[in-house]
Order: sequence, then structure tokens, then C-alpha cells
Amino acid sequence: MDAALKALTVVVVVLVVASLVASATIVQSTPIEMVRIIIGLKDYRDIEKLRMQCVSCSLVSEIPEIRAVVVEVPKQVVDKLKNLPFVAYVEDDEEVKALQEVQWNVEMIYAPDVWTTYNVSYGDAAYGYQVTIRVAVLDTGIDYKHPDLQGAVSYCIVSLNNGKTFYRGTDLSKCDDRNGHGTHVAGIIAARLNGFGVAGVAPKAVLYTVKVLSAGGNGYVSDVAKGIIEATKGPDGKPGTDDDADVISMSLGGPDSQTLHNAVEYAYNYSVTLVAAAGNEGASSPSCPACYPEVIAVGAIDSSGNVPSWSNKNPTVVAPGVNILSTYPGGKYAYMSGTSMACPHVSATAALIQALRLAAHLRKLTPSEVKGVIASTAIDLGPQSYDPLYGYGIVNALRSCF
Ligand SMILES: [Ca+2]
Ligand SMILES: [Ca+2]
Ligand SMILES: [Ca+2]
Repeated sequence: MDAALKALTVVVVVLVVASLVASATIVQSTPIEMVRIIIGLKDYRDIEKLRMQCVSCSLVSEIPEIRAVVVEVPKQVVDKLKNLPFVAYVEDDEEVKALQEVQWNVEMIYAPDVWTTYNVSYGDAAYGYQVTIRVAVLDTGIDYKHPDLQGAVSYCIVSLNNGKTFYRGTDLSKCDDRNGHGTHVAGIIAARLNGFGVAGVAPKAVLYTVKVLSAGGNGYVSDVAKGIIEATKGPDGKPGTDDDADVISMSLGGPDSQTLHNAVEYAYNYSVTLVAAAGNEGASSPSCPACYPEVIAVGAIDSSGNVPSWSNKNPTVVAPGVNILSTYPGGKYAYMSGTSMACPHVSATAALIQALRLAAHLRKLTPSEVKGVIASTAIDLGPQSYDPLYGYGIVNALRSCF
């Protein structure tokens, strides 16, 4: 190496060292990042050792019962603490959030915006309550004693075993839910906004529980048909009066049936809005009753707005139906997935639409108008306008009201 090159090398080395010094200076001039961590000690008496060996640790609080201390330390010291012989574990003191009463699925369809936009002018109607507005839930029954469904259920209809087991009246215990499916669906519609648990889309709506599915979750076409007809009539036993169901929510499905379609037409002709789950078979079209033109067929989406493969195609609209938290028998809560969970979002939206219209002294919409409004105000997703995956899009409760 000649002298000139040697000199150049020296210069380069010096420059590198200089830049190292410069960057070191920059690091030191920025504030040291302090973190609060929990240190678990093997023996709580070793807290003295910790004080001695970690001079940069400042004690925040102690939980001697479980040999834990919360300390504030520079971030770069944390790894070294893990290696101390008397330390059992080191972990971040993570933030713990309270369970949110209004879950993502209710927010995704803008239901809370309906509550806050209209409660000043229309009171409880903004939450789905009106003296004459009732939502019939055709399912496995409802745990009407659930603390989050207090006052939500007012009337019970049972049709099981091909109609052989039949009841209609106010003894709600006859409609108890031995499965869980119906209670979950009911909570998505009407779980109370009361500061605990979850809240439904229409948290002041009143429900008719129509038990047409057994504890095993199965039923017969004749039972569903009877359930539709009795819900249409309501407690006075006469169709076309104020106590009729305004919305019939059906988180159930099966093959095409003339009897079922006739029952759907019966309700439709008495101005009852019918909503049904599109089905979970990954089929190219909805199962029945969602298959009938009088019915709003609801497919599922997850929290990212994707349609799961099992959600039947060509629905009217889609709504949240994956990992939905709702009420469960015995005062519990559970996560469930399916178009069964998507359907009640739309049923409750129909109740909000009608309750608000009555509160504003407007006539109720006909079932075909309700379907039209829900479809035309849905948020379009996927290919532009109607497409087989999303139908008309995600139901939007705020846009569908007025
Ligand atoms: Ca609640
Ligand atoms: Ca009636
Ligand atoms: Ca679309």
C-alpha cells in the first residue's frame, strides 16, 4: 500500500469514527424511552437485590401477594432484567379495556347513529320502541329472564312436532330456550342498552318469541308456517290489527316448500316485513324462506367486510355474521357465527325504520317498501351495484331511516 492510499485510508477511518461519534451524540440527545413493566420475583425478599442491581429502576407499585412489582425502567434495560437469577418473569403492564357494550357489529351498520340522531325528537322510537311495533323471532325460544333482555319479550308462541305441541299466550316460560340460538339472535335485535353486557341494534324493541325449532335446533315446515301465521295475528288472534308482528325474523332455512311460501305470502299481505338468513351452505342462492321474493335475504360478512365462503350467494343485503357476541341462556354471553346472526341486524333495522316513522306521524312502510329502502340505502361493496356476493351491500340503519 503506497503512502497516498495509506493516508486516504486513515482519512476514511477517521471519517467513519467521526460519523459514529456524531450518531452516538444524536442518540444520547433524544430522551431515553421509559417503560412501565411488571417484574415477577421468585422470592419477594429479593426486592432488595432488585433495588441494588437495577439502579435505573424506579419502583411504581408493589403486589407482594403475588411477588410482583411494577417498575419504570429505560426500555433497553428490560432484556437485562429478564436474565437476573431472582427474576421469574418480566412483562409489559398492558392496557386492559372494559368489554364494550356496543360491539363492532352494531356499529358497522350505524345503529348507534340512529339512536343519537333521533332520540331527541322521537325518544324511545330511536331505539326501536313504539307501542304497536313488535318483532317476532322464529327460533329455539328466548331466555326471557336474561338480565340483558329484561322486558324485551312480551308474547310466546310455540309450534313444535308438526304443530302437535302448540301454545300461544303470555306464559313466557313455555318459550324458554334450551338451545341458545334463539337467545343469541334476540340479543342482536334487542339486548338492552343498560351499561353492561351487549346492546342490540334496536335496544328497546319488544319481541314476540315464536318457538318453532326444538332444543336440537330443528323444526318442521308446518311449524314455521304456523309460527309465521300466529305471529302475524299477534296476541288478539286476529290479523290486520295493532298487535300484529311488524317484522318476522327467521334465522332458519330449508328447501323450497309451497306451504312455507303460502305462509310468507299470508304475512306479507298483512303488511308484515319478513327477513330471513340466506343460509350457510355456500350455495349459489339463499335457502328458503330467504329464497322468496317477499323476503329480505341476509348474507354474512366479517368485521373486515369480507363474505365468508359458507354464506349463501345472491342475498338481498349482507350484515355482520362472523364472531358476533350476544346473549346466551343462563345470563351468559357467547360468540356465534352464521347468516343466522346476520339476519337479526336487518330485522332490527326494519323495526327502527317503522318505529321512527310512527313516531314522526308517518304511515308504516309496506314490506316491499322496507325491502326497497334497505336495499337502496345499503353500502355498496365488491363489484359496483348489485353483485352475487354482497347483494346490494351492507345494511345501513342510519341511511335506511327516513
Ligand atoms: Ca346491555
Ligand atoms: Ca292482531
Ligand atoms: Ca356491489
